[in-house]
Amino acid sequence: MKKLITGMFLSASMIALAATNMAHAAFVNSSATTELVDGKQAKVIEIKGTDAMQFDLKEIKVKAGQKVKLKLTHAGKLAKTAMGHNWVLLKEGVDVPAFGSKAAAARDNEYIPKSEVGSIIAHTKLLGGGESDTIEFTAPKKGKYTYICSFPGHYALMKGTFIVE
Ligand SMILES: [Cu+2]
Repeated sequence: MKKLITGMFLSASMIALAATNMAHAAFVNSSATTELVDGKQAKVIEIKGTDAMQFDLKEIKVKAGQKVKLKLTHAGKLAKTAMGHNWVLLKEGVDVPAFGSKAAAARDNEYIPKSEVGSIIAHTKLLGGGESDTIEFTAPKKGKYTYICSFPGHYALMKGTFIVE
């Protein structure tokens, strides 16, 4: 009797597994902005930086605790030294101009100031024209966060709101 129950349990698990695989296939084939990452449904975000010193997204919305897969593309042609772009998500309450000026002095670390790592939730690499970088992180708690490009002088224009609902 015990064996029989175990057997029934296994079959139920296998059916559940098959259903999960089918759901996965549906995600891959659709144009949905979610994707399975490590077995969790991740929000996929693609954002571009341009030679005109702009991000093409001024607002990004995600859910608290959600896995986020973010791809930054430098859609321009200019070199990293002249028009480098990154995407830096700051913790709540961080003074953006103060962070920006410390970042500007951190050229040896791609404008990510080592003294301020505690102010950063996630960031990409610094990119030149035609390059891209993808990062994965977990969305923080509900709130409104600021993202910037920390290349010197860029944060005034290259800034957006990361809304966690
Ligand atoms: Cu930039």
